Amino acid sequence: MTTTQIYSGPLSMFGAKVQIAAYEKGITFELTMVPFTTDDAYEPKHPEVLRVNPVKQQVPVLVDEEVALFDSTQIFEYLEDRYPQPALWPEGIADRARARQLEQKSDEVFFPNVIKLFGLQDAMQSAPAVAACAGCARFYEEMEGLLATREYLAGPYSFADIAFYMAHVFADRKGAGMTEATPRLVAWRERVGARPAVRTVVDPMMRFLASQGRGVPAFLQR
Ligand SMILES: N[C@@H](CCC(=O)N[C@@H](CS)C(=O)NCC(=O)O)C(=O)O
Repeated sequence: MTTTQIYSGPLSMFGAKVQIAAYEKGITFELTMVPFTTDDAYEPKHPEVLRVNPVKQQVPVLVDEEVALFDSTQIFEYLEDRYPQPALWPEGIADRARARQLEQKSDEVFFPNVIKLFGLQDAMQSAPAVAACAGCARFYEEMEGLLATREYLAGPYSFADIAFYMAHVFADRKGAGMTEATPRLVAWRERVGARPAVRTVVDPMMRFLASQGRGVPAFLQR
């Protein structure tokens, strides 16, 4: 039996999702950090990344014996099937569907605002940057509403929390962090951020940022 391989990057939000989930599940795995340049490119591409994800050439990639996958959300599904305990989707078809939708919204509705901000760091007062920050703020308010009746976004701690925690770390770095306007979400951030699996992944990522002279979110400066 070979050890599960995970390919990620030192500043990969999507790779961090997979690493956190693997630690939560208690999986033994080998982690390879693919080369990352100061220009924010993942070059040169790792041969396993090219083999498994030849068109998109992106991390994360997971190889587990005969299974080779890319895309963090697809990898979540595999991890839950392959290692059902501890469960990271809630029980019940409807709750699971809602949790999956939240996980997908984090990547596909919230995070695109952050990607826009990556290219607008010198123009944070521009209309597109203000709109992207407003998009993040609206999403924070929506999550605040969910937390009125539960501790985690989809009920029990789930992949949805992992995805949104990582997405919001990058939003904060790019100037669209949460504020006291969403106190339940701030408390959620503390709960999620205190989990050993999350610390194991986020702490070295923050150390990497600091070593490069890049900004570390204030709430993670410890
Ligand atoms: N939808 C993908 C996105 C993966 C992604 O954007 N990966 C980035 C790093 S965070 C990457 O490998 N970028 C390098 C490139 O596109 O060349 C997922 O969820 O895994």
